[in-house]
Amino acid sequence: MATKVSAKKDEDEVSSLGLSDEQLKDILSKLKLCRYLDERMEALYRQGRLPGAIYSGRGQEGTHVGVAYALRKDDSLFPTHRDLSAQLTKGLDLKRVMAQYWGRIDGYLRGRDGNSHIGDWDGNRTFAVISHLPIAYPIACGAALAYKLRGEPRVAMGICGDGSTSNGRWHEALNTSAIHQLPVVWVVTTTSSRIPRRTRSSSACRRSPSAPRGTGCPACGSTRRTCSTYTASRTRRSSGRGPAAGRR
Ligand SMILES: Cc1ncc(C[n+]2csc(CCOP(=O)(O)OP(=O)(O)O)c2C)c(N)n1
Ligand SMILES: [Mg+2]
Repeated sequence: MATKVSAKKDEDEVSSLGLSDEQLKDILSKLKLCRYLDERMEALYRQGRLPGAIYSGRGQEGTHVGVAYALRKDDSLFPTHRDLSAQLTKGLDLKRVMAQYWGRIDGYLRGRDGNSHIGDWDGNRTFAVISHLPIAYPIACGAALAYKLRGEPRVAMGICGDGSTSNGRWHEALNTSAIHQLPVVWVVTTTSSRIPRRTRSSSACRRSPSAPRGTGCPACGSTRRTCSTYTASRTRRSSGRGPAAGRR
């Protein structure tokens, strides 16, 4: 009975998205691709066949695919180290991503930077990962300010892990975006199973992140369900009203 009720709830949630069957299949195939890719890359890495570093985003695909699916092509994405699924959803080409991991010239950064520093700013407005921490968030504010001043209906989205919310740039960016009512969506993924964990040595807050309350950014959801992250992201994207912070 409980299963029937929850299956009905799931169905209702999916139909409330207003997406076509093709789009829903597209989301499902992206979820499967991202999970498969993550597992495959880890296997290759452990076999010593993939050089450099990998940062698994396993378990976060639901959030990444959901939030990024709501972005349009000319919106910009500012990811951190575990957000490849969001980047692929935004439109990075899988073959070029792989070429990048092997440091090849046909990779996005033409073999000139660390393999996980993936991005394609000129191509699809995905800013290259430059740090594990939200160092690029002030740049996201700059992009969003430009969209606002030019009157363009575009947004910037930043994604980071929970530990990053102890970093000063994160607070500065949220504060700036709230003051200037910038068209941004800040996404925080709770990655407590990763290393390093968010602990009492990095924050005295019990729940993470509680900072939006102190910055004036409204929190717009706390979920890891793809449907819900998509809805939250799309709602904020099209609201045309200032920043929002969501976490899962
Ligand atoms: C400027 C700088 N300081 C410190 C580090 C070391 N560092 C790497 S990841 C990380 C924390 C990341 O935690 P979180 O945002 O929760 O991401 P997770 O890896 O848990 O997904 C830190 C402090 C760094 N990469 N750069
Ligand atoms: Mg973490």
